[in-house]
Amino acid sequence: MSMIRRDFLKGLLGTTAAVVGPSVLAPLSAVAATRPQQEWLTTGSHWGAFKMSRKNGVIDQVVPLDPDKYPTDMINGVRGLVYNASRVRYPMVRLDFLLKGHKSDTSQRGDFRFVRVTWDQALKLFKASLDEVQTKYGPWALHAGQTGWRAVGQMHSCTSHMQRAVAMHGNFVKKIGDYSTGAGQTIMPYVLGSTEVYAQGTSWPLILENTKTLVLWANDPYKNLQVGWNTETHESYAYLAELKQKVAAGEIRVIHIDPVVSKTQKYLGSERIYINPQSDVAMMLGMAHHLYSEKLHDQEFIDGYSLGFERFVPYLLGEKDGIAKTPEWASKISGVSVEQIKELAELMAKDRTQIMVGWCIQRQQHGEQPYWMAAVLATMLGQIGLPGGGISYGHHYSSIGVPSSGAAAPGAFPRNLDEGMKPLFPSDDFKDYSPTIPVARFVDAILEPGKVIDANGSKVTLPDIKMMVFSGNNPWSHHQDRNKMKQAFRKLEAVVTVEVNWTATARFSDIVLPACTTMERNDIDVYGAYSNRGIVAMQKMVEPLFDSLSDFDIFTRFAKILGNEKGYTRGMSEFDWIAMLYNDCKKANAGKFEMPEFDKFWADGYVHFAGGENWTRHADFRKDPEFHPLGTPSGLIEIFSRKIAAYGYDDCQGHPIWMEKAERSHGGPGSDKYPVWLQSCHPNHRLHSQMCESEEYRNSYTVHGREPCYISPVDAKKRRIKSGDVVRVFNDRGQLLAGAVIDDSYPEGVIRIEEGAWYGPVGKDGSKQGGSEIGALCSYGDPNTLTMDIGSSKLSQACSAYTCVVEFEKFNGKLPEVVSFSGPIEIKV
Ligand SMILES: Nc1nc2c(c(=O)[nH]1)N[C@H]1C(S)=C(S)[C@@H](COP(=O)(O)OP(=O)(O)OC[C@H]3O[C@@H](n4cnc5c(=O)[nH]c(N)nc54)[C@H](O)[C@@H]3O)O[C@H]1N2
Ligand SMILES: Nc1nc2c(c(=O)[nH]1)N[C@H]1C(S)=C(S)[C@@H](COP(=O)(O)OP(=O)(O)OC[C@H]3O[C@@H](n4cnc5c(=O)[nH]c(N)nc54)[C@H](O)[C@@H]3O)O[C@H]1N2
Ligand SMILES: [Mo]
Repeated sequence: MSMIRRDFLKGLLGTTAAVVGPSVLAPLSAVAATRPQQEWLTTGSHWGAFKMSRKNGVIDQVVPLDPDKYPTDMINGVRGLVYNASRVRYPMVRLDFLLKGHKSDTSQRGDFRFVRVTWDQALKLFKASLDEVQTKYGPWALHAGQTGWRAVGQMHSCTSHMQRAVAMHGNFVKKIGDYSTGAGQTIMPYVLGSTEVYAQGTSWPLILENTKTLVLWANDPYKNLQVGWNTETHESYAYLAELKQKVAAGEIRVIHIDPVVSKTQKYLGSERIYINPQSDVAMMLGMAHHLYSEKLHDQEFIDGYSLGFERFVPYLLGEKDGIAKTPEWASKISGVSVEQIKELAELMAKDRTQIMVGWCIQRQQHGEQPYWMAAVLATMLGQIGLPGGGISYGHHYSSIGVPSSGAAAPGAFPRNLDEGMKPLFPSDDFKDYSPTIPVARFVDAILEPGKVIDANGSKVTLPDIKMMVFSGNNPWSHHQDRNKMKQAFRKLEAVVTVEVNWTATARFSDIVLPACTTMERNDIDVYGAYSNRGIVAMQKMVEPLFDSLSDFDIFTRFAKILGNEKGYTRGMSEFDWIAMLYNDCKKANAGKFEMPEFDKFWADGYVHFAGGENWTRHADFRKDPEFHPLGTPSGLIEIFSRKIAAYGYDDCQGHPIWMEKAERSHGGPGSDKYPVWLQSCHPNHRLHSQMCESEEYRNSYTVHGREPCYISPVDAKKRRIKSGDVVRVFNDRGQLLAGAVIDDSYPEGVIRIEEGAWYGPVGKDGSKQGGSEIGALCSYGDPNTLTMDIGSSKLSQACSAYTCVVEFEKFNGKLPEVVSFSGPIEIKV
């Protein structure tokens, strides 16, 4: 045993760790102490901006901030983010890790046995772990680069704090891409010259004025605009309300292409074409074939603005592979009738048509293809660059399409080291490993270090990761295939997680550091990620509960242990930072937008930026493609990409093609054994895993305390399942329990369990401790117990969670308790 560990254990045995069991709201609220302050305060969040009141030192009411005319129902879950049984109360260390450090029995990881320690002990142990990894191995063995949805706030953004502090110690492996749009953001720069997914879109007023047919392809904006990357304004909902009126008046036709009746369709009262899951490329090809053979395509636009159509046409006509991609061919794969395919193509060619593609269809195997093919279809229609015409890939996200105010937004606490700062371990020798890996390939790296994979025209050598540090993301929610993850995590020597809650990621860690919520610290945020509608003050409501600290305070203490507290904070306090970020923004906006002095802003809680100009995406390019070329190699829309063709990938070739999936329902591979497609869409009542901890709110949608599994009446009848039954959903990768909700929005062969449902594995004996077992049953209903962990293709190597088939049955066994929300088994030493 090392000196540090011996000393540490000696010290630890002297401390008394009180056992605090899981508790309900009341005792938790009693811990909240506050300073005397005004009783209504302002804050921002992914769910919107709020005014919050306090009563007896406890957060009481939460109401939307004035400008928010369309608050989300999730506002009812906000209070429960602070007061809930899942909060991490103290720094804690996994039992066997405390005893044996990097030589611990890692098969115990996930058995949930933890010991309470002091902050000083936890942070010293964290540093000792980093020392060990950097000394024994090198920066290639440490991965602290996974990122995620954190909480809003420009000052406390927690991943930045963790990464800056860890970088002060030494280098580490980072990621490229994200789970949201991994395939889309990789392919689109080759096709339209930008990621498209994160680009500002044509303004809603122009769409409402000009569009005659709006095609929402795999897109549910009414559900997905409830949350935003920064504090959400919900401005898009005013436009959706107008759209609803225009649909009712017959002025705009809205057509959804979706296997499921979406929340948006129900709201708008619009039309839908049912499509078999994962078959969109086939349907698009069928439409393209019809446009081409009926000469409905815009040859002039194709000639003037795109490249490579003549190399795509032989494929479309089947001259290469002997299969013409006719509507008849497409109908067999997609389940869409020949008439519907033809009619939709004709309708879209007839009048002004805007296509809005969602992100789900690129979170599948070959996820690049539907994105590319949709762009080809839009090019054939010839409306790209017209107001209310063409194609967009982001109108369902963070109020894209709301005209931007044009104001500058406040900056943020730095993620990287300042100029001249030297890490304690300065080596940047990654051996022959890649220092950056595709985000969703980290589990593959742990399992197959040294393996060389293709990625976007390069080779990536997966690093031999021995230690991971997480903050502001929840991989045991966001990543696919839990049992594969368990296998992988057993190979890790150390896992450190900074968390507000006892998420499954915290459970599968060795050191857990408790962060407080946004309501327990001060901050500043952008109001409207794309509209830049204003700036919100995020005012502390209550002191951090229990032993939790703000991320800034956690890493300030850590930096002190590293011997450079001042370097980390630049000698500035939380409030110094907030005031500086505000004042820099005030300077940048001077002359255009007058902002009050900081003190007045803080007292008011909000600055508003009015106005914004309507704007049409790709209009410049349409006007003058030579003067305003796209960012593609040719400056034109690339229907055929020489660059991609030169990579020689079988699963992403020179132009879009239909490829069968590894798993597909409705007659596809794997469906004889597992006939049902599992779609793990983004939750209607959460932001991923965030807010699942909010107990009262969770109870408003769960079924006997379990995550809902939405099932078609046909599938339910076949399996003798009623709403309210507990079902077991399974495939060769895993099994989970969930609560049946029978809903005729779902077709036969499709079920939905929303992502972000907290993983709560129990062992064969039904115990919480047995959750470390491979094959354990998830007691709550995390769909990533079942999803497949493969890269979408050699191009993007992105998440393909929607390529997944399952079977399900009524669960008749002894029901295990839901163990997701009650925190660890605390061991007293
Ligand atoms: N099957 C399936 N899987 C998916 C998806 C899917 O559609 N289907 N979608 C994917 C997509 S698009 C995404 S974006 C990812 C999302 O995956 P993540 O971004 O990992 O999801 P979140 O649940 O938002 O995780 C954020 C974590 O940060 C913690 N946190 C919040 N505030 C703070 C703070 O102030 N300090 C600290 N230290 N921590 C904090 C929260 O408690 C939470 O655990 O999931 C992906 N996974
Ligand atoms: N309420 C809420 N909103 C969110 C989030 C959240 O967690 N909660 N997360 C945000 C984030 S990080 C992201 S990445 C986005 C995600 O945005 P998306 O990925 O676009 O969202 P989803 O709702 O998962 O899927 C949209 C629609 O696609 C359909 N669909 C799925 N597969 C197929 C298919 O094979 N073919 C066709 N035609 N349709 C299909 C689904 O039935 C659904 O109606 O949402 C953002 N908005
Ligand atoms: Mo996402």
